[in-house]
Amino acid sequence: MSFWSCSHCKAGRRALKWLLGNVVHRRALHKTSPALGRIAPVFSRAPAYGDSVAIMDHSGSHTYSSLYKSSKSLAGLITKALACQSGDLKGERISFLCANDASYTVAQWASWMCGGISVPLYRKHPLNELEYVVSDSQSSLLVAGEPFIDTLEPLAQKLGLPCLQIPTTLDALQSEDTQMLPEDVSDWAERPAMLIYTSGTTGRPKAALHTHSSLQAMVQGLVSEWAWSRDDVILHTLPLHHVHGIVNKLMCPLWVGATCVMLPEFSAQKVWEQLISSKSPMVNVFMAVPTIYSKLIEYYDQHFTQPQVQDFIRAVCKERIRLMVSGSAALPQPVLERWAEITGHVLLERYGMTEIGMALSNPLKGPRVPGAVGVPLPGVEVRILMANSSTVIAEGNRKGTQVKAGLEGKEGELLVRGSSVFQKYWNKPQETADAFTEDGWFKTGDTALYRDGMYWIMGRTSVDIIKSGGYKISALEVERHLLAHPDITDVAVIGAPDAVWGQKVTAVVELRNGTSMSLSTLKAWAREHMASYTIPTGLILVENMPRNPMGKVNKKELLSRFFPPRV
Ligand code: MLC
Ligand code: AMP
Repeated sequence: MSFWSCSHCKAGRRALKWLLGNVVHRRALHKTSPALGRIAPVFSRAPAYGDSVAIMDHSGSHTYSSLYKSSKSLAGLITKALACQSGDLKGERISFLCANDASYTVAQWASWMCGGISVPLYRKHPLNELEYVVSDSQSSLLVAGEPFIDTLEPLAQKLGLPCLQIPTTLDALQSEDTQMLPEDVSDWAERPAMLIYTSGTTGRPKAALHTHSSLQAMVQGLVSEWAWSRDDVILHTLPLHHVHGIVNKLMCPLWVGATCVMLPEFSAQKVWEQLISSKSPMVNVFMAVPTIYSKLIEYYDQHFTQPQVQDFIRAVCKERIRLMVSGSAALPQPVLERWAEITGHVLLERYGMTEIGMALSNPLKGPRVPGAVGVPLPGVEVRILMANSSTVIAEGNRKGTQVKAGLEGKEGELLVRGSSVFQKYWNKPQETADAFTEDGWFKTGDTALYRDGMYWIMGRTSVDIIKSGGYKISALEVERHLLAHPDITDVAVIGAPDAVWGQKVTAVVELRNGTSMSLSTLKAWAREHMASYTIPTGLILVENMPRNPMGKVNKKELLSRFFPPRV
């Protein structure tokens, strides 16, 4: 039966909805795209920046030209390992696990240079999660940074995939034969570029597919809005499997020829050292999640108690740093205020998401309103839609926002459209269709309102999405893992409010008769099975899981029972 002949049935209607959604979405793309110019991956700009320092890491400085050459060599090795004569992998997936250093960029650029899709893995994921990502993305080859070869090689063997190692000294790569690249590519725009795994309210994590064109839209929007320049030096401390770390903090500086100073991981002490160091290059841009600012404040309060030291820090931050950004979770006002006292900087808060890149931002110049996330970035259109209705409360773009009469300040779901929106969830047509409205708007699942000329994020529409330390965590995914514990008979995971972490992953647990459990034994068990940042940090034991007559757990009730709002 053809698609058209079955369009009266449920599956047909869904397919039609998806098709229409995509057609409208694509039309909207063309209508709303900013002038992106020619679409080309970030590596294509590197030769022009030559001997400027692109990345500084634990091993020293890496120029643009050396990163370019090493990446090109690795691209050659990848195509050889896959016996790809043309040098163009045409969208095959390359999964890679690298430290937060220059090897990450080499792996990313190499996978693009040979026409592949980059799939960044994360070192804090246990083996079963790594295997899930490699298998779900149907990766053809694995690339391991030197510290991770012992992790990836056995996995590659198990899955029957080739595995390449990036040598510790990146220059060693440059002696390899370099492969012809698909340089005549004129269609980068439509080419798939990157899969980023993200949690949802159903099923296992799904991969958002970004094209070179959606990545370029994200980068160019931020470069223009936040006035990135070749003279900038950013300090990088975030994980590299999410857009905040990948796009905002790594691709933006490399796009303009700036320098990225990379720490292997977040350490409050090391960040403070870098922010106030007088060694060249001196950091002038910093971006982080709110939890990191809280941890930096905590460190400051413990270690920098002398007034002269405090004056010095404030003077250095004021004088040298031009931009400090917070995002990935709501920035608590006390954090914003304390940070302003310490450094003299009012943090620029912006809003984004894996599927859409960055959408809303407070201004670089002009007043930054605490609690608000500003207005749409270039090329982004937003809408606030009333729940369970087709009423559009507000709709806007860079130029302005129209609000329906009488509805200013009313909450609704935030929808986003524009050239930075992802193409689809990998191999998940139904989830993709469900994520868009029929007229092509991406449904963020965030509740927002428009008031006083700006947008405000009021929280998630689903209690099953938890944000802790800037990570999005699916409560259902945590429950799935915990139910595998031999002593747990029932569990409900909730996000308890937490001043430092945003939310605290809290497990409400019913145990098998005669067994007991402490938080530390649960954590120790979970470490083998779960990514560290998803492991519960709160445990509440109950005799019987409270369920309604339909057998469902009401998580909102659980939250207010165990964590009543302070009055
Ligand atoms: C964790 N811990 C808690 C806790 N949460 N303890 C009490 N209460 C809580 N709520 C404990 C852990 O169990 C652990 O204990 C210890 O704190 C350290 O936890 P960790 O996870 O190892 O933390 P750390 O390594 O210090 O990292 C913190 C962090 C990290 C903030 C640096 O979470 C981080 O890098 N976050 C950024 C995530 C990110 O990049 N998001 C962007 C997504 S993109 P123990 O006992 O085990 O030591 C996106 C779009 C956008 O969102 O808009 O940008
Ligand atoms: P992720 O799916 O991991 O990319 O996380 C995206 C989610 O982070 C968004 O849907 C929001 O819920 C949240 N988020 C990002 N920035 C902000 C912000 N400034 N304020 C509140 N929530 C934010």
